[in-house]
Amino acid sequence: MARSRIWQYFVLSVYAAISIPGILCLWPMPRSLKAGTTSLVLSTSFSIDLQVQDAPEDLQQAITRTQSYLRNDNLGRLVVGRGTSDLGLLQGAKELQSLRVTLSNEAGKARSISSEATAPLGSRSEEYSLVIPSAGSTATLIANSTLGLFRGLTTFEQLWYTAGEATYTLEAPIRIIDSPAFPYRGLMLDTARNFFPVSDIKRTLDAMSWAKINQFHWHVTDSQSFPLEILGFTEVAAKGAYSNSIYSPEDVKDIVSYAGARGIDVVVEIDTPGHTASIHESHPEHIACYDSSPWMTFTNEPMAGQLRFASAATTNFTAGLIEATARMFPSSLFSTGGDEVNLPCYQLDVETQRILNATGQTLQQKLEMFVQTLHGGLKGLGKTPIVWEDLILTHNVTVSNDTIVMVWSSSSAAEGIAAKNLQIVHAPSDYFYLDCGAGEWIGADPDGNSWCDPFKTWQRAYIFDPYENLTESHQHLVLGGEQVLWSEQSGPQNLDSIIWPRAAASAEVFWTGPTLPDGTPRNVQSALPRLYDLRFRMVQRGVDAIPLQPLWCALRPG
Ligand code: CP6
Repeated sequence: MARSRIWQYFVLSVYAAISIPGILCLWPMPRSLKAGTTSLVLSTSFSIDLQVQDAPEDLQQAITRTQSYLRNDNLGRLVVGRGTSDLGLLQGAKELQSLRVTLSNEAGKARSISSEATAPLGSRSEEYSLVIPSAGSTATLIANSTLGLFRGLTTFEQLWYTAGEATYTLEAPIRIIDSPAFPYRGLMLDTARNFFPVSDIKRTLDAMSWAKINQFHWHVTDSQSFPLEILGFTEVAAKGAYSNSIYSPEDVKDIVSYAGARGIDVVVEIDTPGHTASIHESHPEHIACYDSSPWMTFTNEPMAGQLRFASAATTNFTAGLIEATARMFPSSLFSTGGDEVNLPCYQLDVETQRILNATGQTLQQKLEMFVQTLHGGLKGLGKTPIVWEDLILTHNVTVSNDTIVMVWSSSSAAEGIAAKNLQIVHAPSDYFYLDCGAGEWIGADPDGNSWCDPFKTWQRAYIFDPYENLTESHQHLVLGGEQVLWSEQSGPQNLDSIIWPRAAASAEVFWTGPTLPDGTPRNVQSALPRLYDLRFRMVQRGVDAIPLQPLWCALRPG
């Protein structure tokens, strides 16, 4: 008894300590932050002074958006207690007149945010420094890239609250030097089980950028539908998509440029050789296992439907499809899928058996040749292939050593990938699956258990350790991670609420690294008010992110 009282007291006092006015609600937390206690008001004539020669259009537009968020977020500070306001604290406060935005290494024409965001992972710079004086009238944002400047603008927007007519901060002077711990901070969306109009994807991209998420993993096709129109292969979507639910090449351009302007690289996935029943609609000659039993007993998914990868004609067709798709996207990354391939079903495929007999090769060798052909095509286009873990861990396929592997079955599977010295993107179902816990999931077994119960809270995602299960010598293989939405039970109706603000949890994990910038472990108590603030900003900006607690708690006294 006594012990639990002491524990309660401890928890309460920690809670009180974090709720005093004076915490900056930044998300993700910058890597280095110094803040003061001086009130500062944004002048009504506040301007952003872009001192970049021939500034690219997407940077100019980002600045316009920042101005708009500063004017329209209209976010009251919640840590001041119910019914009170900070107006009293703002009397006599100095005014900030401008934010000077400059490149530290200006040499020639600055590159667009978009071109920097889609450059190869290792060659990007997202670093910036932001200084807001308590007395001077000018703040400065400096970076050596326009992508860095964009990240800095995103941070700047999060510093300000509204009381009456005033836009203000209480924490000047502020000094931030910031850069991400990991280059890959993603979100995956499946647009094949259910379709999402371009406007939903754009709104999602906006919200991603506010949390500095920089990779949109677009799982565009699957067994249920093939909603991507690909030049030279238009029949595949024409027959394989849900009616009128197709992303045209213009839609793709629109999405790619919208993402790029927000510092986001679009990584498309054409899942192969499994999860391809939708290709059967246009190309029955390339699909095996279509009429065989589904490989998972409890799913209501379509028949397995897998590419007949042992066939040279099917391999050529798939390589062509993938190359044509890859040309639609500027990213240096491309995922060829590779999850959940059911090999035993090919025993029932007469054509596959004929080919194996004729060539004297095993199914395993054929799978390897198939993957290597697809990846060879991607390399010819200067792209790095991504695959799901199954190809490596279940089927033992040999891939080139620059291949990136997405770990999904469990966080513990990362170890096996690291043992093969391959690079890792964490997408573990036990932390990052946003669709889990839906109860009567399509994949529920006859007892009603969903495979990935329970629901993965933001707290669950937030405690993920990027280096869990990895020896120190393997840590360099971690590129980052992503939260994942399989859309069996998602559509435009619940997109915002099933993703936000939960998917911002991993954004901080992979921006800050294994610990918070001050070296302390991440903890959900101190994260809560910061994440809640981001959620309020999302709502103000038109994204229906869900509450993290009763408003009453957020209005706790300071
Ligand atoms: N679809 C595809 C899915 C899943 C995967 N790939 C999946 C598997 C298990 C769970 C959730 C989703 N629906 N194409 C696995 C990568 Cl629990």
